[in-house]
Amino acid sequence: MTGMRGMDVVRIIRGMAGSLMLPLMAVSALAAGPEPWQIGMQKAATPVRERMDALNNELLVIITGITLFVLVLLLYVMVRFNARRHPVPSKTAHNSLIEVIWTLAPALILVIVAVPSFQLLFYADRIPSAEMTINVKGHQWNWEYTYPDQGGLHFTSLPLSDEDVAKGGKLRLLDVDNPLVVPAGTNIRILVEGEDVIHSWFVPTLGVQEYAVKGHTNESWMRVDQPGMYYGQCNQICGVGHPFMPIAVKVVPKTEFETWVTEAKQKFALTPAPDALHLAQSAQ
Ligand SMILES: [Cu+2]
Repeated sequence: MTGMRGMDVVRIIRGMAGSLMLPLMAVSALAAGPEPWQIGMQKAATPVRERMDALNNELLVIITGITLFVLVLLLYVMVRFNARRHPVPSKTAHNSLIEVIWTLAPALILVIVAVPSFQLLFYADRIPSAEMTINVKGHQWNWEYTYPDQGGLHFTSLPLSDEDVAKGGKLRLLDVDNPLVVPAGTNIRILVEGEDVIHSWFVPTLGVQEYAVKGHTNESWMRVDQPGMYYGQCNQICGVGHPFMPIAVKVVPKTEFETWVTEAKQKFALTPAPDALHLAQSAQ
């Protein structure tokens, strides 16, 4: 057996670095999705997500303050009351004042946190001035999108096959055959429901995460000003096909959206309604 030569080692390291860099470069060209080695949350793309980030940062300040306070107390106790410096322990068991303080202070902190938290919940819940509506329906295992304001245009969104991903430029288990196309700078109401088990329509960058439940419609909204691709996934365990329910939202300028609607109406005109498709499949 011959030993590994220096050149071989360099070649292997180069190859490894190259294979790591390739997906990095491919993803950095896209608008918004998870990135390799990502730390922290994906970039906000809607007003709701911006407020979610703001609340997250506020909470981080409060949590850091509490943690540091407890750390200082612990260090003080360890130094001041250790067995060497304080050989005879105090027999104190109750102190009304301090008990009132350690009950009221945490309660007060929770109330302080609850105010911005509820404000955000109501803000994310409903947009009073919706300009259009999108109906999202979760199926085992695909997403069905309907545009009630565009004459009921509807289609099914499926992940790309590994062969299509291998052609390049697309993300495995994030890109789909038919993305949800929406206009930029528009208040869009999103109504989510399910057809079978519970799914969840979750796009982190848009700040939308709604359960898709049969017989019940959940509402949210989004307004994306920056055109681009935004990715998400079903994030409610819904059966064996759960990892294969990616969500791709393509945000385009308003004029481009009108053109797309005209084309899509022709493209999907002959597509049977997904519900009918499902019935046909289950009857086989
Ligand atoms: Cu699902």
